[in-house]
Amino acid sequence: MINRVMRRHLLVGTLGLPVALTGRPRLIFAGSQTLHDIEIKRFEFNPTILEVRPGDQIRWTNWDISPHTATAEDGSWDTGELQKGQSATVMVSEDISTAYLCAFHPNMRAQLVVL
Ligand SMILES: [Cu+2]
Repeated sequence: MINRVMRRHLLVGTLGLPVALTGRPRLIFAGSQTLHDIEIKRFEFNPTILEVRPGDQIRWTNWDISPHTATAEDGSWDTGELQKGQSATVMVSEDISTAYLCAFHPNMRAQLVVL
């Protein structure tokens, strides 16, 4: 079960994609994308509830000695296994699954709120 989840690809996005070039070469950035940080510490996601907007990115960093993941409850996205000090980033889509957990410690649960 865990292995199946772990093999999924990360959904990794890029901040500041140029959406238009006009006149003199000049980058125009789409909207106001935000990079949100969630720390995994003492077997908890912090913050536990995070408000995000489509196009934002969320970066999970594990500070525990134990490996963790951030994995959608329905399996639709997954950071993969994060060792201590490792991070992974997921791009927020309008229909992103909002409830997630750690695949190794299913009592570790948290929630995204898409605005
Ligand atoms: Cu865990």
